[in-house]
Amino acid sequence: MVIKKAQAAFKEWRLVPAPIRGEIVRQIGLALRDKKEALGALVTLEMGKIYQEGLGEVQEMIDICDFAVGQSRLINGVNLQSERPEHRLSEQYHPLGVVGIVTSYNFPVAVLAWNTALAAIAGDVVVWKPSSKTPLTALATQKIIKDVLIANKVPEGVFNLVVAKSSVMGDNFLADNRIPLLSVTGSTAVGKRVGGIVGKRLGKTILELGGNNAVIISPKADIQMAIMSTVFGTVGTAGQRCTTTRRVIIHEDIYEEVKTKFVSAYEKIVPKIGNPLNEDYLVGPLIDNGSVELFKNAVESVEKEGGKILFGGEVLNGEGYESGNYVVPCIAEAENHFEIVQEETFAPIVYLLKYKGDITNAIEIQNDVPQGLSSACFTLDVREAETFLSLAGSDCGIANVNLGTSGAEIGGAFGGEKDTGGGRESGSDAWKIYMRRQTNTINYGAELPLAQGIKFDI
Ligand code: UN1
Repeated sequence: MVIKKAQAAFKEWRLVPAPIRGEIVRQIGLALRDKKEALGALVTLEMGKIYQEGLGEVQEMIDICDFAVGQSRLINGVNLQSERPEHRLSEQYHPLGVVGIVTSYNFPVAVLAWNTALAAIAGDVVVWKPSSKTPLTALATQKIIKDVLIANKVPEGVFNLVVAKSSVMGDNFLADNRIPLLSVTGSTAVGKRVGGIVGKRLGKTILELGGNNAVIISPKADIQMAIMSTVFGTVGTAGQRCTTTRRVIIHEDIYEEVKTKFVSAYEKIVPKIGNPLNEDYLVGPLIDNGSVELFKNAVESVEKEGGKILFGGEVLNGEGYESGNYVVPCIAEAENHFEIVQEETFAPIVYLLKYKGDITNAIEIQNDVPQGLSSACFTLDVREAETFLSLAGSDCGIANVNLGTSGAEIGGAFGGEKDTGGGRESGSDAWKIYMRRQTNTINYGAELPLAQGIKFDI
């Protein structure tokens, strides 16, 4: 039913000139500016990230709308040189059709906007299935969009929302031939399943899956800056970002110093764990008890494998913490090969790892995990920085120098390699994935020369 409506809307929407589609997205961006505080607060209320981050999430939506408005006048192709006389060779991009978007609870609305703003200017229509853990923010976002559509007489089927559990609307959505592209954010296990089902029908996917993001701290780093930045990466969003820092790889010469400073930074965080709507707090709750269980399991596992808990790991109780979803972020000393370190635990536990010798050893550890989303290196040495960014450096989709792994801007392409799925969303030329490319050859002469000089005279 929804997909039929989306297909019908596509027939109209694709005919609207791209800059006019951009105008609709511009108005959505304006409506989001109006509702920034209210929607940001709802994100906080429903998902549990602190209000500042709730606002940041809506700001990401606004930013990608602005980006998409500009892009709507820049959907371009290339002209190429034909080998045949009086022929012109070029490429152009056309809309794909219905794009399926599956988002996760941790960025309940920003990731929708990354996909939707680009899909919309590309001439596609979307069917969005948000996480069943965050239906309220989805409904609120849909209402904001709907009001803009009504005011502009855009067919309703251009932006569709379906709230359902994956067990109800999961595999059938993925297997549906009418959906040429599915953009899915979730765990690696979910992504493998999606890839299998969509791949079987040769559909396209954008997969944004698990990360196991590391920060390297070299002895040549500005250590204070490295610590401050890394703490945001480890405890921000209570460790529930795809880009959260999960491992910190520290040179042995500065290991003790960094460890001590890191622990004392965490001590300052503890009194700031609480109600995410209260702006005095920096760390809110985990999404649900299931996540708390995963956190507890990681704390136990790292100890079992021979690691050491340096800080935190407890579940908070008492006044203000009645939900049982508030935890004290954990720092553990570990080794990279531990099974639990090789996995992504979507909670605030970070593993400190030691490296010896030069930066290439740290890079080797950093790359030695199945995932490849985000990475960072703190160093003031240009040789180390460039080695980290070189082809023999980080194997991740995102590699930063002197800033942490999380908090990417929308202007760059977002996504990662290996078990992270290989998809790219958001900025740069990610818009191309929402379109189909067509190569055109035009013969404006009176002869019929064949490519490769083939003779075929009748
Ligand atoms: C995610 O966690 O799924 O780079 C997205 C960041 C944010 C987006 C994260 N801009 O941390």
